[in-house]
Amino acid sequence: MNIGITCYPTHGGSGVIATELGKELARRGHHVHFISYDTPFRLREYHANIFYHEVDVPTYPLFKYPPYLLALSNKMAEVARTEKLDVLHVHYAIPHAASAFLAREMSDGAFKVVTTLHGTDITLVGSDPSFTGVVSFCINRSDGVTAVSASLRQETLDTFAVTRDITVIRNFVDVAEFAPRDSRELRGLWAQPGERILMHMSNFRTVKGVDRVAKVFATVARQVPSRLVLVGDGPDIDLLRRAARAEGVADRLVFLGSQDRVAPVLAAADLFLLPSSKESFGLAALEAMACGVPVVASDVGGIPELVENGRTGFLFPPDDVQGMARAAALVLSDDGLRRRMGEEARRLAEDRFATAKVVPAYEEFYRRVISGAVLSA
Ligand code: GMT
Repeated sequence: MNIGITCYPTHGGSGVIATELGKELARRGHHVHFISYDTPFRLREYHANIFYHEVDVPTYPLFKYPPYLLALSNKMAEVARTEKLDVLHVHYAIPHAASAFLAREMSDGAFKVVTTLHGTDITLVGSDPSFTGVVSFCINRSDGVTAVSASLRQETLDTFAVTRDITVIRNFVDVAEFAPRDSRELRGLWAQPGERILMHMSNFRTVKGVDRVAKVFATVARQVPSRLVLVGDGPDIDLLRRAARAEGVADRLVFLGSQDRVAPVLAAADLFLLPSSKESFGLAALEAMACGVPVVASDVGGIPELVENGRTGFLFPPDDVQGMARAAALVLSDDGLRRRMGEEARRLAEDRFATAKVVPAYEEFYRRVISGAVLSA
């Protein structure tokens, strides 16, 4: 198939999944055309069967906001024509699904539009009254729609005037890259021998509950000699710093900033923390699990669909900081428990979420959409 993919190219789960999907589809012989304003960060080296089409947005003094949606639609229609796209798969509804709708109209329906809902395009941004009408419209008018968890599918049906089916295709992970490995060198950079390493990786937005990360860590650090390693960057990073200072643990924090290659970093952790208020899936937690790292997280959204409470980690209501801290301290002070949970986490990632197990579901979905077997509204 000739497949177009549009996503945000920056660090973030939806862009990661779109890129890894494109890479695997290309390995399976499809021609994959990425259409975005920058090269997705996991696509920087050359891959056979993958092509990148950059969207330029001209500026003009009249525009307060450069009209990316229109420039993207125009580029999508152009690529669809020159590359004879069968399917255009957009990740994150806003504004990609609207651009794809317009491009398909411009192309007289020459290709099918598949939209994958990732999370905040539904739960935070999409549910803002400024966007609900257009998001409902785009979901209904896509030729096929997928959601990354059953929880997100349900939330979409509850929030929007959606009159069509949504198929759940869960996120996946490259279990060859994200795997347990000898991490002594990295650990030696961040912690003293005998200290445990807790890790959090996110875009440090309010929804991630980053102040809770600091509070959980502070309680743990009083019982177990440990360090908190933070991967990523975002608006609430100072909130976390302040919370850590207030708790007296600021000197035990290691900030790595945004990283392109996170598998070796995650594999060096003893425990991954994800105390989000909302989380449609939690790809970072899955990547940690694939590296053999147990997870302590909130029992919200799609997280319980990947973290099995008591088997691969522990789940608590988002505000139960003390519960999370107790569980984290337990895992970190019991080598046998930590090893067992890490092995179970790895096994679950391999059994249910490996790229090779999930990507065929997308291929099958495209075929059904192209043949008209998936009905839009
Ligand atoms: O808002 C974000 O966290 C970013 C967003 C993205 O586009 O990267 O993340 C969402 O999509 C990821 C990939 O499907 C999911 O793993 C995240 O859980 C989801 N974030 C939220 O629901 C908060």
